[in-house]
Amino acid sequence: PKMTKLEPKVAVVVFLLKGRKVLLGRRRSAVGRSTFALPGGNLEFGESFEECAAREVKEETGLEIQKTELLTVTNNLFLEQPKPLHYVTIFMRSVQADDDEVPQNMEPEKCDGWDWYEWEDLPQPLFWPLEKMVNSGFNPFPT
Ligand code: 8DG
Ligand code: MG
Ligand code: MG
Repeated sequence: PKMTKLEPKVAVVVFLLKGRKVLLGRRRSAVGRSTFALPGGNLEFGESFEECAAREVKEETGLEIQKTELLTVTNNLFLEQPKPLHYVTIFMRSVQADDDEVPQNMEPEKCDGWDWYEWEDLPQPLFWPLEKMVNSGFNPFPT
């Protein structure tokens, strides 16, 4: 097999907030299959975190976002994969540009669909990097 050096990657994911709700989708990808996760993906060369957040949310849900802000960063190792993965995950917060827009499942091969979930009543199981944050008491809402 072709040998490639293992390197950390950077992902940008978005807490898209609507009142006390967040947008989550159940993953179909091998990493975190069947768990509920935020929209987001790999940072591309030259992108700002805000640009990446807007692009990934648009690609995955069709929604436009605004007021995008940096919240926090976590370091995540996925050692159970056939090829181990290491993601530095940048967590952003945003709101919809237009409250009347409805999320679309733009990448049905990667996601079962998007829906809004009350922060106090999140679905299970959560994608573990998100689960870890929730369990640590992290809250994405502005104070
Ligand atoms: P791309 O080709 O669109 O760039 O990538 P993607 O297919 O959208 O990537 P992804 O798996 O959705 O996101 C990249 C990585 O980000 C993922 O494999 C692990 C990390 N990640 C977390 N937490 C979360 C999360 O809540 N949602 C998403 N989508 N990714 C997350 O650590
Ligand atoms: Mg993506
Ligand atoms: Mg994604």
